[in-house]
Amino acid sequence: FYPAVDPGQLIEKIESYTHGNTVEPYRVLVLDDSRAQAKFMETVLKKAGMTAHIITDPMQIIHALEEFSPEIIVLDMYMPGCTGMEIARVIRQQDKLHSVPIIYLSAEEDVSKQLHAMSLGGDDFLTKPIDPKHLVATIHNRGRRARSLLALMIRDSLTGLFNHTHTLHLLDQEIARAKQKDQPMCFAMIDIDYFKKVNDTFGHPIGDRVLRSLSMFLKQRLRKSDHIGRYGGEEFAIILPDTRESDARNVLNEIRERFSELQQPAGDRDFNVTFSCGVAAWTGDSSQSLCERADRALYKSKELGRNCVTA
Ligand code: GH3
Ligand code: MG
Ligand code: MG
Ligand code: MG
Repeated sequence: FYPAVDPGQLIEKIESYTHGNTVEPYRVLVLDDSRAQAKFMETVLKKAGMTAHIITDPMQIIHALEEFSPEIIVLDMYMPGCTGMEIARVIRQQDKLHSVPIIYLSAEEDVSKQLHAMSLGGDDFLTKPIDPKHLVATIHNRGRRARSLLALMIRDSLTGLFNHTHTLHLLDQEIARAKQKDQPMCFAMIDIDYFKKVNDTFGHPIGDRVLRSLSMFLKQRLRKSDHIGRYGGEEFAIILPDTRESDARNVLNEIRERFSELQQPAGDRDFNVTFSCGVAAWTGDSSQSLCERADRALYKSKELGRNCVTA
């Protein structure tokens, strides 16, 4: 006999064990013009350990999306001046909100109207009065799926590092933070030397293994607060918050030296791989300009004969 365990809770527990931390509360935005219904929802969601943001005026939706950045949205269907379907359409028009789950919660019992609402971008249609457990389970499952999808979307599958798009997103975030906190920040670009030769000599699978080996190496040597991305094929980008140029140069130079000493196994003969690196300190400029400066420094390292760091 299996013990009676809520499967949702069980998975949450497993996730929290495997990641070594507890699960972040889901951020749920609720729009319902009835204050009583809104209050009820707020109580239920908070009791379930979620972070609820409740609005009763459809006009507040754009502002709430910006300020709260919800992971799941619950919409009432009939409100004065507009419908939940119209709101769903507005939400779906924004690229970054394309995959945020939308759950309708309405007294509407006409199935053809429910299906029509779903076709405009809704993921579920729940009817009032709703059993709180049913509501929480639906939000929970949608939230969990949305999170695992997001986790896949921001990573590179070969190395597990952040992908190009997400790296640039993080760079913008860190620039904003450096500005706000008046802290230094550095950006570094790494490019493996003569990588084409590695592939040609030892084969593509060994080349892939070198890419993974450098990824692990970077993860182990850099700080938890640093962000590491796979910028392109054999190019990596590193964001170093709260770091001065001289410190960034030193840490990357040490990593470069240690990595060059690492024996890369290939059957009965081992080989060594080096990389070149360009470092740029943020000077108040845009992320694009910062990237260009790091890229130019990297190009200089290549010109100087490779296996070196230029700032
Ligand atoms: P340089 O020192 O000037 O950077 O020389 P390089 O050979 O590293 O530069 P180049 O840009 O000519 O070659 C990069 C090579 O990286 C070519 C491409 O086949 C290889 N590459 C890109 N992505 C991957 C990948 O995912 N796996 C493997 N195995 N190779 C890759
Ligand atoms: Mg209503
Ligand atoms: Mg390259
Ligand atoms: Mg290269």
